[in-house]
Amino acid sequence: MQKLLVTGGAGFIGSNFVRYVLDYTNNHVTVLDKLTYAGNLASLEGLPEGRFAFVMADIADAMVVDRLVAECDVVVHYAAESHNDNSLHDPRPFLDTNIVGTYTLIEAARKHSKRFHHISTDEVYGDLELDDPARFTEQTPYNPSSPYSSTKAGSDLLVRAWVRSFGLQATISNCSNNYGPYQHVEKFIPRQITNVIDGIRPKLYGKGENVRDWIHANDHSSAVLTIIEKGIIGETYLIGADGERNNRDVVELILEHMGQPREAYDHVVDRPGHDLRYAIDSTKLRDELGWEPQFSNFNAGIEDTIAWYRDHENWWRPQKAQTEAKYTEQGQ
Ligand code: NAD
Ligand code: TDX
Repeated sequence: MQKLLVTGGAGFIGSNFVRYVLDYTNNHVTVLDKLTYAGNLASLEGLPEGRFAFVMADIADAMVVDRLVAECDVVVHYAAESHNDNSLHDPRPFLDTNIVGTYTLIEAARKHSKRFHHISTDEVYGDLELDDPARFTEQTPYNPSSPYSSTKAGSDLLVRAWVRSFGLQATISNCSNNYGPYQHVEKFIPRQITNVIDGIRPKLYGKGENVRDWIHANDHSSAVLTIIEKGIIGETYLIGADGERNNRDVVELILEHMGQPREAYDHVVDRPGHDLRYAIDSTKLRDELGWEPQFSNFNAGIEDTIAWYRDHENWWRPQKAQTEAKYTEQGQ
């Protein structure tokens, strides 16, 4: 039995990982989460009390972090400001959490000689052309576009430097776009599903040609657990499930599954600096650590996700009006 400290465990992907670990291992999990607008304790309801604890605090609070890191065996670092659109309007929290927060955690992990796994994104590599046969690999140079992705890139580089200069026992993973239950309604897929439920037409940025490489959050969790168990210290692993789709196709699929005409959406003002395409080559993770995704059917995954949002209105309703009011202000 190991004691995992999971930062950002009340968010979308962190809470998925917490449930995954409690379901498939006998490990104990402590969640450290500030409960920002993106954190939700309702995402952690019903977990086994003896194997789970929650601490509400900021990852940049060095005193709390030092105590919690000292008490755990492994730090799994999900906490971040995660939304590109927010980073374009108010970058400061992204620097505080993604950069200073990560620095605070790796300093504690270094001091107490603890295993550290850093969760990051494929957005650190910038974007690819639509017709480029290339995909991102662990060798792709960093070239982030937004305040969000540049702070994530900065946090990755801090972890790499702490490995090389101080011998931090760390691994890093960079994953593509996640979907599934418990994702905040500000994000693309849940925003459109809950819009349709509310009788609002889905909103597509620009022409909708931008491509994202979708992976189910459960597959992200199984990959992270695999890296914690079998990954080589100092290595980076890309996580992806060959799920490239353009945004227009995704909106049309959602509309179709929800009994609406496929063209019942609006084009709205594009995101400044909008990355065109992300695509992940996850050969290293598959070949070296033997990981395979389980959710290969995006169609079925979207159907299940729609059903989850229909059945869990209590979970997302409190955030919906405020989120849409913000988008309306931005013309989106
Ligand atoms: P999220 O916004 O849903 O959740 C973030 C969580 O972190 C929230 O619970 C929030 O309260 C917490 N948090 C924020 N600032 C904090 C602070 N200063 N101290 C403590 N807790 C804080 O994000 P997500 O989509 O679940 O993403 C989780 C991680 O995965 C992030 O590191 C993100 O960069 C990475 N990632 C996300 C995706 C994706 O598609 N969503 C893809 C690849 C990587
Ligand atoms: O209403 C919308 N309409 C739209 O066309 C929204 C909210 C988004 N979009 C587009 C922008 C992107 O091309 O959909 C795509 C996905 O947008 P987001 O859900 O905002 O995700 P993205 O910017 O791709 O970043 C996500 O994946 C990588 C996560 O939010 C990041 O945390 C992760 O690192």
